[in-house]
Amino acid sequence: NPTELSGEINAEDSSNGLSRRGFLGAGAVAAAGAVPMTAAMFAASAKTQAAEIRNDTSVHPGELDEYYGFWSGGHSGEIRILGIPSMRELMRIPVFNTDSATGWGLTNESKRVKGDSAHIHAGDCHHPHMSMTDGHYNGKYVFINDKANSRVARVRCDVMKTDKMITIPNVQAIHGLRVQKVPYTKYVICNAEFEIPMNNDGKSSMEDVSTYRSLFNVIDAEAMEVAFQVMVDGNLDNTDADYDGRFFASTCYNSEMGMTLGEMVVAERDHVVIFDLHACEKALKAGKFKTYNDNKVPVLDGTKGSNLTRYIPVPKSPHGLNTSSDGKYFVANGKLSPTVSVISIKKLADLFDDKIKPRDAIVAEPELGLGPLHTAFDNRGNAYTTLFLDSQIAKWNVEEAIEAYQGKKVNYIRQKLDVHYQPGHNHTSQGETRDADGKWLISLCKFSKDRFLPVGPLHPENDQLIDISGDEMKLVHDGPTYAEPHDCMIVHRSKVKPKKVWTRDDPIFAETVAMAKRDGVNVESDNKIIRDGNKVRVYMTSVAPAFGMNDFKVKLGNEVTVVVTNLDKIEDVTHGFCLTNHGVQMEVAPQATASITFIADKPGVQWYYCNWFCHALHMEMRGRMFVSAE
Ligand code: K7E
Ligand code: RUQ
Ligand code: CUA
Repeated sequence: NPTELSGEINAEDSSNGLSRRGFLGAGAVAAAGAVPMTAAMFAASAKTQAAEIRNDTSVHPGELDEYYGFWSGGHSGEIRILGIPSMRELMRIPVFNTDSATGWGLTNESKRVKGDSAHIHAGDCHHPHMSMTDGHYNGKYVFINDKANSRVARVRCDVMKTDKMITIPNVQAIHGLRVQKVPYTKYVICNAEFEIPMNNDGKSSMEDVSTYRSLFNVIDAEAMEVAFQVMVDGNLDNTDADYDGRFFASTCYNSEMGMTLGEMVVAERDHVVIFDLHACEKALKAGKFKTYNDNKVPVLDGTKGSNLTRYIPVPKSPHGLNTSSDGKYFVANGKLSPTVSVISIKKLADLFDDKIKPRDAIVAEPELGLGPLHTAFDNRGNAYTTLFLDSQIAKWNVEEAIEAYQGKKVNYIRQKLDVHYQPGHNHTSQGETRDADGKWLISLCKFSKDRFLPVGPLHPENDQLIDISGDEMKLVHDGPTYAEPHDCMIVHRSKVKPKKVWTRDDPIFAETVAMAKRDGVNVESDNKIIRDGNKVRVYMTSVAPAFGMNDFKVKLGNEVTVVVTNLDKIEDVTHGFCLTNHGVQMEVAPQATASITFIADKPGVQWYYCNWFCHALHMEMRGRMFVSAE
């Protein structure tokens, strides 16, 4: 069985660290015993395998993946963690959605994180990106946008929970989002896609489009506050940062400022806006900003003619914007043009000094196929661009595309691979950092059509895994996903260090612990009821398989807050608190405190139970709330 054989060799290969070719000789001896083959047969098959053996895609039961993938959950509003290369879903992180299992959006701790948008239960995430130090992932945070409600959230990677969320003022529809790569992620950058009047108070004319703007948003990554915004001409779509700590680039597909589809696709060229961070920070310090809509966020003027920005015309309605992993280029993806535009980052200083014209910064414009949306990079000078309309990935060589632009006769296209179907984003392993390793490529296909068992009119999408380690791209896995991973990022497992149990001083439940303290309660030992007028606070512990409190009494109409502290210290022994018939449930992982508030609006006996399987007597882990109608 040649498949099994190559699997075995691969597994040995990676564990021994032997070179692939070097191992084959030894493998021939070892494998010859197990596989009944003649020597000649074996030699022939080993030869084909030598060409075939590439990345090992098999992750056997009990084995761990080499990479974490952080997946946008699109309009499901969550993030998903996948293992790569197995493509197994490892965890979901609720962010903008409400989650029944964990109580995200229901618990007081999650409502505090959601802040002013705690009442919003929907979201549309597109772009998850991890914080960096000097162009390397640092495993600290993952940031993500909510296009639907103009929000940005942060996930703490030590606990894999959302810990901050902000609504961006003065704008609508936060779309493209990336992080500052160098010297570190001081800022998260994101684009407001939809154009609105600068003072959007419904008092001045709403039809006068000349008052409409889109803003570029710069967020302080630690404080999670908008540091400043930059007003531009045209709208903004996707964005990325350089590896020098100076420039950001964003695509604009509606330079026309059209309000209807017809009006938005008139111009043959739209543009890429380049932002000079140093100039922006200087302007900010000098107080050269305005404020709008009764908030204090400083808005800088980066419209045409300003020294904060430059506008580089590129063909029709560009979409994705990607920085090459060698730090040399911004690539703007054509969408309505079959080309991508390669912008030399080295030339941008001259552009800002007006030594060259905007179009002089373009060093290549390779023609790749129909509907280029996003580009990813390996560590061998190749780029991989999704072709939405052609349902293909085009692999092309960047330096050769530049030579072709200079008039040389070279074929910069390396390969076109069919994907299934209509890919949006793609992503290479660590490809948006200096550690691009050219091993894996993910193609996030918007349509799956016939690739899976039919499940009704609503289809899953298809996230395909492609081995790019050899000269040829190879499709190795189809993965159905639920609406709608726009984007993902892939980070080596060595960079992510999640905790196994919570530490008691965690800020996520610090406020709840402080509330208990004010009530004279030590949540780590006490099981107590505090009555405060119409409010009742019930503090209980949990140790498998029992809550610290078997019952408690409240009055009909009381506002009840239940605070549960899980005293179990054993990894994976998570409890839950679920009150029947009240829509109340939450997760309480080892050493965590969680709380939830509800109105006791049903009289009589109301059972609560543990809804996370924790023990052989998990079913018995329950208690009664007595609600008296007197
Ligand atoms: Cu191309 Cu929102 Cu990044 Cu979707 S965006 S594909
Ligand atoms: S019980 S082991 Cu709900 Cu059948 Cu779970
Ligand atoms: Cu505790 Cu189930």
